[in-house]
Amino acid sequence: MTAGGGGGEPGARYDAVVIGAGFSGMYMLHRLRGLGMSARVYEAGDGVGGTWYWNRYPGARCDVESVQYSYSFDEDLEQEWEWSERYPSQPEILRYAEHVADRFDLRRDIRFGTRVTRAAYDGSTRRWRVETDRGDRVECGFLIAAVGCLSAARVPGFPGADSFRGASYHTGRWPHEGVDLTGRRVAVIGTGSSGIQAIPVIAGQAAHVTVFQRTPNFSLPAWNRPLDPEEARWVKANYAALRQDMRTSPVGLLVAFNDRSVLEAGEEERAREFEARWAEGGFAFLGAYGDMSIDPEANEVAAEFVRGKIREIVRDPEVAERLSPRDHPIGSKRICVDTGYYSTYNRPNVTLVDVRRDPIKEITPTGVRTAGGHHSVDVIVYATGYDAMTGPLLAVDITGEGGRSLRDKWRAGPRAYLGLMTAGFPNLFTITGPGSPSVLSNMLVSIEQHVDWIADCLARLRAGGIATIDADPAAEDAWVAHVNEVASYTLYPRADSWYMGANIPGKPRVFMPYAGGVGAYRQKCDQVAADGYEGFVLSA
Ligand code: NA7
Repeated sequence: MTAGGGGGEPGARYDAVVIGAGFSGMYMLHRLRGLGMSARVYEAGDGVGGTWYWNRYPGARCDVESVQYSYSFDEDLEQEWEWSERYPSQPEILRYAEHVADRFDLRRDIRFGTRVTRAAYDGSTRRWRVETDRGDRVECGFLIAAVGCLSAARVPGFPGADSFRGASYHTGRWPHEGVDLTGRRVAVIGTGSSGIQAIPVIAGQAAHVTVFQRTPNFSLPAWNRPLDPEEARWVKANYAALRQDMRTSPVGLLVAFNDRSVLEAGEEERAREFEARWAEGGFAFLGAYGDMSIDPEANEVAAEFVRGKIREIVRDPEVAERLSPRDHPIGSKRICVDTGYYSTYNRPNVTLVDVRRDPIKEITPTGVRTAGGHHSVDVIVYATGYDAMTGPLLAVDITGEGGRSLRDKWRAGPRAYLGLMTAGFPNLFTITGPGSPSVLSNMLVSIEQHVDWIADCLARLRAGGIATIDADPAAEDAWVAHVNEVASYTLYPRADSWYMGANIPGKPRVFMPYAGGVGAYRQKCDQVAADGYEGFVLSA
């Protein structure tokens, strides 16, 4: 059967089914094959790449440097691939994903254009039954969710949205053929990472851009540039050591984290350090001082430095103030990394509307009506984010032992042991699931760690004649408590962020990722495995 072709495959049996062919699903498939296991991957998109398949909005770019945002599992792949820029653009990352799919001949086991709708664990056979929207009805021993953390796009239900006569697009569902915005009047709703990347590029094309901002975000300059061939050569020559540093680091990045206190540093030293980090670009700034992420007073010093930069860049002081975040600590929401974001507001064709003071009332056939007036536009861009982390998994109707649904189990927030398994759902693994570092880290590092852990686990289960593995409820409770406790030492819970589920009305307010650091987390996972899967229940 050709991947992605024809109707469903009824009655097929696999050792494992993987949901999703982004970076996690692709590598999982590669590892499963290496174990000699039969596997089927289902992917809703018509190609590989996950996040990078869908997010084709203008300016879409990764906020992790290209040489760090890549697989490390194959030395030849690592050495042969050439990145062209410091921060990779979406088209280049997608080309990389496609290259990996070709190089490892992955497509033949992937069914594209196929969404998993249902997965039910059958306690009598100890296998999963999986159904798709294309009529597949298959059975598998292990079900591996590689669904991504930011793949359930969300458009707020503004009254009148359907009446809009122009075109509207969500950044995460951007048309593949692109959109010509030349000479158009464009509304952009949302100023998270996607909006902040898209707005400068759209402003360069459109007749006018009206930005509807609810919460200003902190954004750091990317200083993107072509990758220096000499630097690329050096990285390749030293990859083994660099990768090892990333795996044992706090967030899977080659960022120097100082543990000094900003409050103990003198004015001059602070200014020097912050300026140097600002000049370096990207996440480097967040590593300036150790207390920035845990002490509100220390954090405020860093936040004020960035607000000072905004005032320096944006000519209109009133606009600069509207762009200055004051309601959350810097770093407590996903920090943005931009190219020319703040200076875009110096352009005559860009207007900033603060929807906290002037709320959106409705979408009309010709534009956006706020309390203060009507903004006529031809195109609406929704940069309004995602039902993060739990959304993609809960979109599948998953039932475990005794027919219990995952939606029901996670009603008050996700519960998982190590973010890898959730009790009562044997043989279901979640790659970068809630309770693991995932979105607080370089995703490629966390993905490889999870995939390797799961693959090793499957090999050991097989060698030991073990049919099922499940999280022990007590170990799960303890891990969830630990995840919350670690978060409580940080400033993360102080922000209304998607880390907290706060962007989705009615979603439980729970800090979902694990803030203990990827190095410590890896050690914990390795220890658990070395101790015979402590905290898991294994059955022959
Ligand atoms: P984000 O970071 O969730 O940003 C969504 C933006 O949309 C944010 O500014 C929201 O304001 C805004 N938003 C959401 N709903 C509304 C309504 N109803 N009215 C006005 N504004 C709204 O998503 P992104 O796609 O930018 O980034 C996702 C991640 O991808 C990013 O963090 C990186 O990891 C990569 P709010 O802040 O909620 O007030």
